[in-house]
Parts: sequence; structure tokens; C-alpha cells
Amino acid sequence: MLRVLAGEVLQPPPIWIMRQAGRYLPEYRKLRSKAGSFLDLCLTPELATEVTLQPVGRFDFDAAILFSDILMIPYALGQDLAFVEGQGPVLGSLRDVDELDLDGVRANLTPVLETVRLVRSRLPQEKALIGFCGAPWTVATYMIAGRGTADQLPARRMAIEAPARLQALIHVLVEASSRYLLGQIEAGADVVKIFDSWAGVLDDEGFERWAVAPVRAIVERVKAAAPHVPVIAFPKGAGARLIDYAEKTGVDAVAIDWTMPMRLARDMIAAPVTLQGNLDPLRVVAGGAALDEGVDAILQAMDGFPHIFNLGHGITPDTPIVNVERLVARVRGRR
Ligand code: 1CP
Repeated sequence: MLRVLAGEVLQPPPIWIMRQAGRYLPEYRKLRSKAGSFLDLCLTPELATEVTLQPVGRFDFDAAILFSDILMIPYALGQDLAFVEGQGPVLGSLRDVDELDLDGVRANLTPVLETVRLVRSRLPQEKALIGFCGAPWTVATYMIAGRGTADQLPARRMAIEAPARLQALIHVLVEASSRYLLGQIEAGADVVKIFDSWAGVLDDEGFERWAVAPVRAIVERVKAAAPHVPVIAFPKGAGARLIDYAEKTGVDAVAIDWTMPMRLARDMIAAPVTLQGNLDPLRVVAGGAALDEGVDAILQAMDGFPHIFNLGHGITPDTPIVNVERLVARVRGRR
């Protein structure tokens, strides 16, 4: 995967999948029920390490991704956080931005950095370890709404009605995310990924200000301290705005969601970057011909280009394991 991130074309491409550790795996469900809360799981290095390694052991993926969550940053900054069964994340009301404690990043996320260290020490050398954080905009949407919403209306309203307040929050998140990613790199992450799952709900001006600029600021910070570590960004729903996203942010790779044809992304993106993606997760739920055809179309579109195979968003809990096996075999040309 590191070779492809450096621009090399490999056949077959490396493969990992978003949310590869999670509820579709029986071994995850078992460990999760023992761990107590999801937050406890993320903050217990021994357990988080095991969960991180589970899918790599089972499917022989080319990379492991740290088991944690993008909402660990608000937690570390002092905002109350709980993951409520059947409901998802619930955050306490957002205090004055000045009360968010940047020193909390290193202080409260020490166990997560310890997980990175443990995973790197147990992961086979030829597999990459991906560290990650949420992009400031996406993390802000949860901090502002206090939960997941269908359209992130509360944050979008703030972006338009109170941009100075949002800017202050984004500023804190850029700083927190930069420190957090550098901590993960120090602990052994080979690659870092910035998840901007809600980039697509912004208008054009908003996209520049809230999605592009903060990610560029983080990339600059990371590259200044760790120039050799590749950065992947996932600006979900960016659509036509992918054209100069990589150039403007300075990332090494862009993860593409399933709504964007890979051939279009390949031809449209101006910078010479690696593309990751982008099978519709529902094709893995369905399996059979729907899966095979989806895989083949992506492989064909990316033939001759630096490509990391992945889904266009996270794998869903109802995905049959046999379909994941079929996916990996198909990508590697064994089915
Ligand atoms: O009880 C459980 O098992 C909780 C389910 C769960 C899991 C498995 C949550 C709660 N987070 C995670 C892990 C997670 N989250 C990883 C681990 C590594 C992996 O295997 O991929 C990663 C990278 C994330 C990142 C994440 N969390 C994103 C960005 C990527 C994406 O999927 O768009 C987002 C938006 C979140 C927020 C979040 N955390 C959890 C949930 C259910 C949600 C979505 C909330 C919502 O919008 O409704």
C-alpha cells in the first residue's frame, strides 16, 4: 500500500475496507460485548489492538486501520460523549469554544496512542497501519448537533449564520487533529487518513472554507514534521469539486465515494494522486454477480493507475462474511 501511495501501479491493487473492524464480524461482536461500552473499547489498548487486527488476520487485508472513532477528539477536548446502543453517538452540549482543552488531546488519548504502538508491534511488517482523525468540518458537525443527523443542518446553519463562531471551533480542531495525527505517527502509524464524511453537504464557498482550508492546514502541519508519511483524505460527496481538491489540500491520495465513477475521478483530478475506492457497500451485502460486476468495473477503470481498492463508504453490519471473502478473492484475481 505504501508503494501505491508513492505513485506506483500494482496489479492486483492493495485492498482494505472502511470500517473493516466492526459489527459484521462475529469475533468483533463477541469482544465488544465483553468490553462494556464502545468508548471503553476504544480506550483499552489490549482490546482495541485485538479488534484492529481481527479483519487483517481473517481476510489478509493489506492494511490495518486503528480501531477508534473520529469523535475521540471532542471527547479529548472535554465534550461529554457516549455511544448509545441503537442510537449512535450522543455528545454533551458544546461549551464556549475557549473552554475546549487542547492539552486534553495528548492527556486523554494516551491509550489510543498506546494501541497504535501495540498494533504496529504485532502487525506483519508488510502490512501498513493507518492512523486517522475526522476532518474538522465533519467533527464540528457532530459537536454542534450533539448527535448524528441526516443532513447536518445545525452545523450548516452555523456556517452561514455565525461563521466566526464556527471558525473558532474549526481552528481548535485543526490544532487538535494535527497534534493527534502526529502522535499517531510517532507511535507507529505508517499512513494517516482524514475522514470528511460530511464534506458533500457544503455549498461551493463553504467547501473551500470549511472542507479544503482546514484539511490543508492539517496536511501542512503533518508534512512539516513527518514529510515521509502519506496522507489520504475522504471528502465524501465532493463530486465535481474533486478536480483540484488534492492540489489545494496537498494530500497524497483521495478516497472516492461510490457515487463518483472511478474513470471520471481518474480523468478529472488534476494532481498526480493515488485514488482509493469505491465499491458501493450494498454490492458486498448482495454478493454474487452484483458484487463481481462492481469489482470488475472498478479494476478496469483503474487499470494502469495507482489505486487502492476499497469501498465507497463503510461496510454495513448486515454484510455476509462470505461476500467479503469473495470480494478479496475477486480483487486478487482468484475468483
Ligand atoms: O457499537 C459499536 O460497535 C459502534 C459502531 C462504531 C464503530 C465500529 C462507531 C460509532 N465507530 C466505529 C469505529 C470507527 N469509526 C472506525 C474504526 C476503524 C475501521 O474499522 O474503519 C472509524 C475509522 C470510524 C470513523 C467514523 N466515525 C466516521 C468517519 C467515516 C464514516 O464512516 O463516514 C464517522 C462519521 C464516525 C461517527 C460515528 N461513530 C459511530 C457511529 C455509529 C458514527 C456515525 C454516526 C452518525 O452519523 O449517525
